[in-house]
Amino acid sequence: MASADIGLIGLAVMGSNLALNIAEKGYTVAVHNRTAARIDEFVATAKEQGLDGKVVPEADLVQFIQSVKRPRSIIIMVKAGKPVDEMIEQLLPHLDAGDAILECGNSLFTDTQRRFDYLTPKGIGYLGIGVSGGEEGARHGPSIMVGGAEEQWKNAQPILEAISAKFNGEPCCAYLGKGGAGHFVKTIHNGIEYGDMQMIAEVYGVMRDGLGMDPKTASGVFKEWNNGPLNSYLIEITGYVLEAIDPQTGKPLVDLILDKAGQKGTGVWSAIAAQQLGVPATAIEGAVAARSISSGKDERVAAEAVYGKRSGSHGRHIDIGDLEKALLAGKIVSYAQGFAVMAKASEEYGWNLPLATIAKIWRAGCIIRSRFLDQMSAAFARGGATNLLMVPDFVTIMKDAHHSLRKIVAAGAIGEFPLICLSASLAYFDSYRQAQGTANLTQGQRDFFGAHGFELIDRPGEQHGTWPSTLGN
Ligand code: NBP
Repeated sequence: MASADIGLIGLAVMGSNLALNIAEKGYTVAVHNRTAARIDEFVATAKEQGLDGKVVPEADLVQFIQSVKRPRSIIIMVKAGKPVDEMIEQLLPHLDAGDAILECGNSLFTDTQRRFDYLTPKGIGYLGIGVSGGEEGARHGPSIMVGGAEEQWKNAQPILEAISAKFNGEPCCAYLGKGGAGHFVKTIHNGIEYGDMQMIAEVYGVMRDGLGMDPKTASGVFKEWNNGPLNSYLIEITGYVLEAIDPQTGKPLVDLILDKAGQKGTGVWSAIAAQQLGVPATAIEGAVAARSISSGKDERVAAEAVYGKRSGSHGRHIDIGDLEKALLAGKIVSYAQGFAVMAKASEEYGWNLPLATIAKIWRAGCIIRSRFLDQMSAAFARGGATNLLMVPDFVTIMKDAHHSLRKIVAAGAIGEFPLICLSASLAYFDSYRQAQGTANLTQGQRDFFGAHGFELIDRPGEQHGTWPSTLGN
């Protein structure tokens, strides 16, 4: 007898928390996992939380499918990549027309598009859904970015909205477009997250190495900033990370953490997508590059031995107010780039991505949630511009804050603090707002060696220069 409102496969960290969230919202959820022991563990956890009455555990895949009410909505929360394809093939013979697979992992959007194109003609709705907020979000309310089959989205909508985070009572969950749209937006979200984290780390570097602040003092600054325009989850947790003490040594924990950052790939996908679409996303690229440089610890140690330590005395004159504004300006540029990438992808793939809605569903639940996204959503909703740097509210902020970004990047260059992301943001801003660039020379060079041609400002049509055929030695 089908009794479950929804099914969920994959009871690792994300899947089990999502299933508990669904059960808590009053829906009956059938659960399945490849390794049956995880199902028992999950049932025990559900029992502890008084939610086992809403759980239908099924170790047998066919019985699991049959336990879900039709038209079925079945969430897959397994490791991204091949396991998703394998799971789809196992489900397919047992699904009926109109049923839906909701794949909620961090999948590459082109994989999602391929799966959507494969399943749609078979009458199976395929939804590629980006879920952000980590373990805590999955349990208590993530931000949910939905793409794929619109009809089947409507079947699952009440459950997905119920489990999502809320901002002023509004669900942080929305249908964003066909095929891979949801996973594309999640990828860009993660790219922006990389940018935010890197810029915060750069500012921390200025505090530590330029201003000579200890972690506790730096923590206090971030906590104070969290009451202003930078108010956000990432600023808030930075305050906590910086004040944590290692119980074994009594030293600040941050000073003991090895400075090598990991990455799982979505930042790289984001940078690649931007490059492929021909949209500059230098802040995201800078953040990805910074993580890669961080991972080469041995090489960095060897290079410091060759070039010497950075000279210590610079940076003490840096104004903390400038540092705050520089971070805000860098962040605006990074978001402007991320949204510009989405605007271009929307055009290219025919998704009609709703930029204001995307900013809205990122206001709570996800890692980049912030006060600033509420302002951004309102600004996009008023319409007019797709690049945030041209949206009036943000023009006003940037006209003021770019001076601080400039001072900090200059101080970084002189003081030898690497500011990969902040300086990339400033260079993008200066390039973007410059009516007369330098590509005239690039075009001349391209015509010289490759006869690529150029346009002239005072006459129509493609032109070529008369170049010397041989160069003197
Ligand atoms: P993992 O990514 O660690 O995957 C583990 C799950 O995949 C287990 O249920 C495992 O079953 C199942 N699985 C594997 Br591995 N291969 C399988 C196969 N061939 N067939 C069926 N099941 C298979 O879990 P996670 O950390 O919960 O993440 C789930 C998804 O959510 C991923 O795509 C991840 O990138 C994404 N995500 C994670 C986070 C986070 O904070 N962790 C945040 C946002 C999104 P088993 O028990 O039998 O091995």
